[in-house]
Amino acid sequence: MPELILLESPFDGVRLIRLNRPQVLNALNSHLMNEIAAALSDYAQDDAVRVVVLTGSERAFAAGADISEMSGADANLMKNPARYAAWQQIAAFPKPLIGAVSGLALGGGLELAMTCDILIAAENARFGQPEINLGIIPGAGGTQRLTRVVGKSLAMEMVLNARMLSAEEALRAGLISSIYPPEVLLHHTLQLAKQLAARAPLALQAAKKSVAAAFETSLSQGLETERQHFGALFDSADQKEGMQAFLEKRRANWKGK
Ligand code: CO8
Repeated sequence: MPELILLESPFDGVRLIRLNRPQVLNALNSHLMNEIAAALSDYAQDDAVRVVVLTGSERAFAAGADISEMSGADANLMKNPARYAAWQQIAAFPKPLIGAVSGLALGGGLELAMTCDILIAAENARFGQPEINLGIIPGAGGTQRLTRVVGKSLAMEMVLNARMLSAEEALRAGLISSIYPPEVLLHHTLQLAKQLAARAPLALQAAKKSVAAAFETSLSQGLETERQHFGALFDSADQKEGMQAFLEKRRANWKGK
């Protein structure tokens, strides 16, 4: 049983992971990161799971990597690729991962949020990369994912000068796609998850991989990735079912095959 996260099944096909270290604003220690990665690894293999929602508390999604765990580290330790295994596993989760951010998403907390495919935030959300205040820089994707999403100038201000973004600013910058009052954030995020869970599972995964490719590759490679996934779906039973259902004017019955 995980100790630092809570796992729930709010609807068929939907799983909810809640970060649960409230006493330290969900600071991300290795144990917590490993538990998230392990849960996602189980969900990746479970056909009954279609979509996962990741959230924190109302006060904090996560206030960063655990500073007390990192404070005594040296370069040798922090450069060890094993330290990033959980982060990589989370980023490689093949099914849609939706982040629901209330309160603080700082440092590693924002980096974790940015591994989600869709980010929904509460009105009280605050996004920042304040590592510069500690004499370091982001180390789990903050300089790369943030820059690709919000652009160079704003990313530079956030990373070089610890500029924080409000939910409104994050929406304008393209970091999140919707804002809700804190008390209904999870409800709306779970409704979105429920809608996705009712969609064709193989197409969802192909869609995620193809959109993600836009952040990883050149346009020509990304277009090739899209073509490959698009083409491959034409060997799926769900493509036949989806188009047949359209022609017969009925609702499709997805099999995930
Ligand atoms: N790590 C450890 N403990 C934390 C963290 C953290 N990141 N953030 C908050 N806490 C703890 C506080 O120490 C405090 O504990 P205690 O009650 O025992 O003193 C408790 O949470 C509550 O925090 P505060 O009393 O400070 O609450 P405030 O409301 O006054 O302030 C802040 C909230 C502004 C968020 C403040 O806590 C703060 O500045 N926190 C640190 C934010 C930060 O710098 N985050 C970046 C961390 S570095 C990082 O994330 C690098 C990522 C690298 C990833 C690669 C890993 C392999």
